[in-house]
Amino acid sequence: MKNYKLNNMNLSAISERISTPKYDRSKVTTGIVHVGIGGFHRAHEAFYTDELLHDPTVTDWGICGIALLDFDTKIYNTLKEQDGLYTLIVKELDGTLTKRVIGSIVECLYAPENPVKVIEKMASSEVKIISLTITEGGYNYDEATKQFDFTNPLINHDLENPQAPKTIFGYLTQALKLRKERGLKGCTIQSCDNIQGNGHFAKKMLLSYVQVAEPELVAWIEANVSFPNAMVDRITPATSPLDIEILKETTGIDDAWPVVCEPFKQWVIEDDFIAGRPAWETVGAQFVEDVVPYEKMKLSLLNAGHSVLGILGALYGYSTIDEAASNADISSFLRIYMGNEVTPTLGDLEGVNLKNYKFSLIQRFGNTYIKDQIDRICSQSSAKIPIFILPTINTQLERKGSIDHAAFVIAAFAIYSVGVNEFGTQLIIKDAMETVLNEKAIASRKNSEAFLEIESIFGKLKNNTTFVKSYINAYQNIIQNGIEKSVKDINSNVLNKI
Ligand code: CS2
Repeated sequence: MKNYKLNNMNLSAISERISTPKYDRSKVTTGIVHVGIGGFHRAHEAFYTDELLHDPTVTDWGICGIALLDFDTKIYNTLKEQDGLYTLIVKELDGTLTKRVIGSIVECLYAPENPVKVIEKMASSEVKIISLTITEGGYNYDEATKQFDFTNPLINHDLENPQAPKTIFGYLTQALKLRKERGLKGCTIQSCDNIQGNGHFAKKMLLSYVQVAEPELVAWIEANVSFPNAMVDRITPATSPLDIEILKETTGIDDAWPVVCEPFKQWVIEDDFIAGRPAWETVGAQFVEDVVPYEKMKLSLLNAGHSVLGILGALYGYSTIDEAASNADISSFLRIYMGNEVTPTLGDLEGVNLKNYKFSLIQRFGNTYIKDQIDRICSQSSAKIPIFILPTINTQLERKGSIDHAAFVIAAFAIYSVGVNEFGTQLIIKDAMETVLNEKAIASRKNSEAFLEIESIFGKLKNNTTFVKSYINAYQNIIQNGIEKSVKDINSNVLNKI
């Protein structure tokens, strides 16, 4: 079988082997600028948009992908060489692979190389939406102060070098300033990150920055820019060398960075697009008035569930999420956490069948073909825990509900952060706060509460005696009896419910 490098030139030959875009990509203009062209965006928004572009009347909603950070060079170079094309490989529940070339990213820019070009693009009149997957940590929020973190050196850099920013806040501010100066319309800033009220949060963080950088722009943004909230869902593990190899062997397509994902997908969006929007509802997205219940449910069950499986799984020595999910004790732990600790905090979620959702999660986590990496899930936990788990703990403490399983996860995270598990396996800690986590984790060996002193992750939790008591119990139990016995212990006497 002849091999074809994935690019425009080879597209018609490739279309004889797998599904490819049936629309003329050269006629598609960019109505969307997307920052953060990692797997999550390419499995989700870019996929929905590709579906939509198959409607011949839609030509103005192509995506310009922005690689914002220095370490995004690889994805930028790959997409540039492949004319923005990549293969989406859906790993179905029965193990079959559904492959398709996605064409919606019609332009790519590398911000560190040409910041002015990126600012101009974001300010251009054809662009109606600037969407973001910049990760939970990318919003520069400090849990300790509950404010935008002005101590971040990169933020100071942006304040001093407005024409050559490094953070999303510097870019957005300059682009919106240009729109205002040129008398252009505003646009929508659409967060696709896993954060409660992600649109409103993006607005709050951006305005905190603008207030200092360009105070006279604040009112214009308030009047001309909208920030819809959204719940975005599709499990997208990191692409492995084997995924690349299998694609090449089975189809002859040489794609340097395909994206692999689960079959499930969901996108629930608040309909607040000041400059218009694509009709994503025609390709499966749901537009609703209030996204809050969907977000809460997803963050506190799916994302937190991932963290539970990831952190406990790492201590057991597993490397993939499905391995952790199929361990009977970890699975009971997760069901108890979901049923006893998360569910009571969710109240009545209008329009949502919570029971079905929880059952579907158990099935998704257990999908043995996905092989989602525990390393991926545990990475940047310092930014994830305050969003995924802390709200559950705080609400449960307020309502005097159980927090034992949640406290156990935090204790397990303290032990995880030492960087090696009890079986001597080295744990890869990829976290912006790696040094602090490690220092406090080591200090916890003498004083187990030391870990809770990291206020930017845990807020004031260290002052809550109920929580601290439960945390110390769990910590000491794991250290003395090992992870397996202590998980069994904490599950015993609790009804295994979901
Ligand atoms: C994961 C998410 O990063 C994480 O910890 O929970 O990436 C998760 O896979 C997605 O949010 C699924 O929609």
